[in-house]
Amino acid sequence: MDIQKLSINTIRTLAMDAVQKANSGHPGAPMGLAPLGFFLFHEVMNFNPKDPGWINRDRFVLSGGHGSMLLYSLLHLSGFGLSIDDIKNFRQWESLTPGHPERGHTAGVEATTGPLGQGVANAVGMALAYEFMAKKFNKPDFEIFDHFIYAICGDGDLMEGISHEAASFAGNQKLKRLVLFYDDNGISIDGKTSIAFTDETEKRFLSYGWNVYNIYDVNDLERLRMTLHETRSSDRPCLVVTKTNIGYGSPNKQDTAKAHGSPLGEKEIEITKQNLGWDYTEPFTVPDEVKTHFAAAIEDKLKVYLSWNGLFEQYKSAYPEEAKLLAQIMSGEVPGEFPIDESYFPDLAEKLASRASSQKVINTLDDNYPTLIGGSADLTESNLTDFKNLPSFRSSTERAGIFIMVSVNMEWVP
Ligand SMILES: Cc1ncc(C[n+]2csc(CCOP(=O)(O)OP(=O)(O)O)c2C)c(N)n1
Ligand SMILES: [Mg+2]
Repeated sequence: MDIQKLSINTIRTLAMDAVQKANSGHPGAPMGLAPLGFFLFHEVMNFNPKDPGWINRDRFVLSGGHGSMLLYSLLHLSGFGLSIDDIKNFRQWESLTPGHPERGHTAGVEATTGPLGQGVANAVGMALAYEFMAKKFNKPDFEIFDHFIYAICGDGDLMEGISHEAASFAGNQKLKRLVLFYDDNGISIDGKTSIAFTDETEKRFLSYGWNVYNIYDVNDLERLRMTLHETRSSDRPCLVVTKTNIGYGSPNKQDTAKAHGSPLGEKEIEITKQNLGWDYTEPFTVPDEVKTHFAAAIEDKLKVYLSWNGLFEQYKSAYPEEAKLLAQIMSGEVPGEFPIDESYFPDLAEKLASRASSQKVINTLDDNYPTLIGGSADLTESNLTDFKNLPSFRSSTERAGIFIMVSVNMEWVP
């Protein structure tokens, strides 16, 4: 078996084995999506597992958090510090591998997901943050921020309203660094999606102003490669509708809702492994060739990381002010004192609407909180949350703006 297939099957078998041992969980999505996960983590994404907070890493969001074993298998294979024992402890109390991924709990998890649709919105937020930070800190010859946001969503994510609101925003704002893969497996918990979900997803996303691509078989790595290459020159967010088979390889459960959210069962796992051409009888086996294959990829990623560090050292000398500000922002420190004092409200007897006093306060914040981003839900004139004399964040014109407007023709209302 070629090394790519063996690596992909390792992801599948880890997912099957972990769900079986925990006696709960969702094997089907990880088994279907294994080629895509492998492609992204092994071949595409830049990161350093020893420095998971590196500011220029590519981001990955698994919006359907129930498929967490996909992510945990990939984090294990990529050296993020999840051991095989952590994988064996899947879904156990206080383990690093909870049923749904939790940011801040497991290194390499970028977003806490589980409530469907939400991860899509998280990814849109990350794509917005990319534009903002790139505009604020990149300089000629210094692409300090130069990364992509990859996300995977499933049928359930697209049934939820939040994913569509976020997608509409991303299209309007032309958040071109976002590549969202839709796990189009035609199955959710109740059975075939034709029962309840018959949207024309491609048309829906086209109407939001996205570019849409198709992968007719997720196992076709060459097609994945070519499609990803195409997304690179996109001037807008990209949806890649990717056909997969839930529970791929399972003779009796593939393409059925039975593979969604329960263990396959010992017998079914045995015949699935046979069907996949898996030669190992011990559960949780990671073949040595696969370890070596991932280690080599991580070596290459490390070169990119080190070269970025070299660039950033030069940036520090060329742009010391910006570098200082960036370090401050990333540390989470507040750059200055909270600037409000009584001088802002000299006449306490004055009758001032609370939104008007709020406006005064908000308009002192941008100096000291340079990454504060806010907005109003198409109510700028009413709730007075915009920033006087500062541009709003707009697609393609003003990426460093800090106020997000729903309609862009508003005048400042004193
Ligand atoms: C907002 C929300 N509603 C319902 C659920 C419960 N739920 C978890 S997975 C799922 C079905 C997901 O179907 P799909 O995204 O197609 O995943 P697949 O079966 O293909 O793995 C549902 C309804 C949830 N997690 N979040
Ligand atoms: Mg599905």
